[in-house]
Formats: sequence, C-alpha cells, structure tokens
Amino acid sequence: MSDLSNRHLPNSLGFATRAIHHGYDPQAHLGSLNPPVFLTSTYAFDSAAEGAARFAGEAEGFIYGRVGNPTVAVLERRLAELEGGEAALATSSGVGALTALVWTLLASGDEIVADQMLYGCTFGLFEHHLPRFGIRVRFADLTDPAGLEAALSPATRMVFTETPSNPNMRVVDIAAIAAITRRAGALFVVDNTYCTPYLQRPLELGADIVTHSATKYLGGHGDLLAGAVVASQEIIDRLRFTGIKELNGACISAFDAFLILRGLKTLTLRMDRHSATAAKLARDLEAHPAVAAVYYPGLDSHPQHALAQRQMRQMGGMIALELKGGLPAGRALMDNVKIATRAVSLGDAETLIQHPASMTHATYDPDERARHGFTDGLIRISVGLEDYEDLRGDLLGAL
Ligand code: 4LM
Repeated sequence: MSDLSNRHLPNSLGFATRAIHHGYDPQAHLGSLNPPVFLTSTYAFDSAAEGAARFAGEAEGFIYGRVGNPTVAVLERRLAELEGGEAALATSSGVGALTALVWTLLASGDEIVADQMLYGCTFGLFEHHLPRFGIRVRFADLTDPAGLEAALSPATRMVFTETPSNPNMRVVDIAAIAAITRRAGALFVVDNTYCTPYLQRPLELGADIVTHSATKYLGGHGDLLAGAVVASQEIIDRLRFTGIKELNGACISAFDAFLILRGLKTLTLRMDRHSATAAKLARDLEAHPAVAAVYYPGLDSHPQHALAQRQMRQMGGMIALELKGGLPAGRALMDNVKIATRAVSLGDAETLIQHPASMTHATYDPDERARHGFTDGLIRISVGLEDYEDLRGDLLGAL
C-alpha cells in the first residue's frame, strides 16, 4: 500500500534522522507535524471500475482496513527503511506477525529449523501447534552453525532464530546461519525484537525476513500490542493479501501505528540509555556474592561476547541471571524490589522483572525446559530508563 505523502530521504542520513522523518511529508497533510490517525475501516472508490481496478492491483489506493491504512502505511515505510528491507507489514501483535508468516509461506509437509531457545509463545506455536497442521519444527543449537547443518532436511523451508534469545541471551551468528540457509534453499527469519534495527540489522547480514514484537522497544512505552515483518516486496505482498487478509486477520489499528511512530522518534535515545544502564547493572550483578551467573552479551564472560560486539551496535537492555539460592532466592529477589516492577513484557521505560519458567516461558514443560537449556532458577530483567543509581540500589538491596 502506498499513498502520496511519502517523503524520500537521502539514505546517507543517519538512523535517528530517518527514524523521525522517513516516509511522511507534513506538507501532504495540511502541514500536520505528526501523521494523522485515519480512523476508518473502509475507503470510497471513485467509480465501480476504479474499485475493481484497486482490487485487481491495477490502480493505487486503499481498499479496506484489514489490508491497509494511511497511518499504518507511514509506519510500514519507516520500519522497512530502518531495517534496510524493501517493504514491511505491521500486525496486531508479534504473535500475529509469526502466524501470518508460517501460514502464508509454509504448507503441510514443510519443516522449520528453529533455535532451541525462543520466546515461550513462539515455542508453543512451533512445538505444540504447527504439527497439527503437518508442519514439523526441528530444534537445534544455532549458536553452532554445525547444529543447523545437522538439522536440515530436504523439507526445510524456513530457519528461525531470535538473537539474543529470550530469555537466556544466547547470540546467534546471523551471517553464518544465513549462508548455510541460503545454500539449503530455505528462508532465514530473525526475530529482531530484543535489538531493534538500531542495534542490529539482520537483513544486511543475509537474513531474508525480520520479525518484531513492536509491543516492546519499537513502541517503547508499554501501552500497545503490535508486531511487524520486514522482507522483500514480494513476500510482504503475499503476507498482506493472503496472511493478514485471508488467514489470521491480525491487522494493526491506526492508533497503535501512530503510537509506534511516536515511539520511534526516541528509539535511539532509549536504546542508548537501556544499553548503557544494563551494561553497568550486568557488571554489578555479576560481582555480587549471591549471584551464580549473569547472561548479558556485553560481559567478557558471555560465550558469544566477541560475536555480539561485531553484530550489535550496543548490547541492549535485557539481562538474565541465576542466583546461588536458585528459584527461592529468585522469587525473594522479585518480591523484594521496590522500583523494578514484577511484570512480563520488555522494552518499556519501567524496569520489569519476571520468572521465565513460570511466566513468559511456562509453555515449556519441565522436560522441555531441560532439553532446550534454561533453568527453573532463571530470572529476567528488562532494564528500563530509570536512573542507574536507583536501579543499582534497588537490585543489590533486594539481593
Ligand atoms: C515477553 N514477549 O518476553 P507479542 N518475539 C519475542 C518476544 O519476546 C515476544 C513476541 C515475539 C513477551 C511477552 C509477554 C522475541 C513477546 C510476541 O507479545 O505478541 O507482541 O510478541 O515478556
């Protein structure tokens, strides 16, 4: 979908400038600095013939809200630009983006190879539900490219990873996995939720498709649910006109698209601050005698520290840790904090603390947790935008 308000900026401009301006021209909208929120479900056609031409893809113009909206189109242009992709599709949630992807691009008999550690509901979709539709998911340790080689089969159509992985912060070498996936003739999908395009651009490293939960850092304020896919125009057209239009209907509201555009204006500032505070807190936590391990790619102790430094602009705002006292100590930490908020989700201004095994990743049963490699004692922190000294005092005091 396109409209006439597109503003083409020279791509020599920096990330923050493009995050604020790309894809919207105020002069095309009565000078309105911010994109208008088009609260409409449908669009009037000039004539019967013109409506038919829009449906046939022979004339430009919006048709119906499930497949496009001018406010949403600004967001889609901006996300495509920031990820370095041809086109983008915004969706009603991150899970809506994933189901649009698998239901549009895969069929019964196809296989996915996925990294062994995924967000709980992505894992649930892949392990517990896709087999009902004849799609098999083989899990592999994609931090080792040999793990991918071993899991590929002639039926592999898609390779899927998060990096860093939710919740335990493993880092996957995007360029290495992309090269193997391409040789296998499959599509490589990277869920870039934890990094955002400011910290990591998977398409530039050879991935075919990027997905997001825009609920998190892209929106940035914990006040909406949304998702996105960035890929070639051909793939995005299929997702829009089949995936969203006929399969899952997971279209985003114009108002939520507006809120994400507002969030994007401060994305670089927020990610700089999330990353700087998390880097300091990770070191503080690692030095504390009650802490058994801290998983943060910026730490020298992280197994993929060097890779993360090559692949990511900064190390992001997510930390996972295990305490020497295991789960009871983790629960006590969660109960003792006063500034950090006990809540799932991530990427908000507020620091959020939660227990993956019983919350975001409760979709893994105990055997699955053991097989997929994360422990009952793991605690996850989404470092917010509060003052570092206050967060340090809160977390170390609670320990
Ligand atoms: C959470 N995460 O971890 P929606 N991809 C990744 C995610 O972390 C999530 C989604 C997709 C959490 C939610 C409660 C890497 C979600 C799914 O929640 O459907 O927008 O995104 O705390």
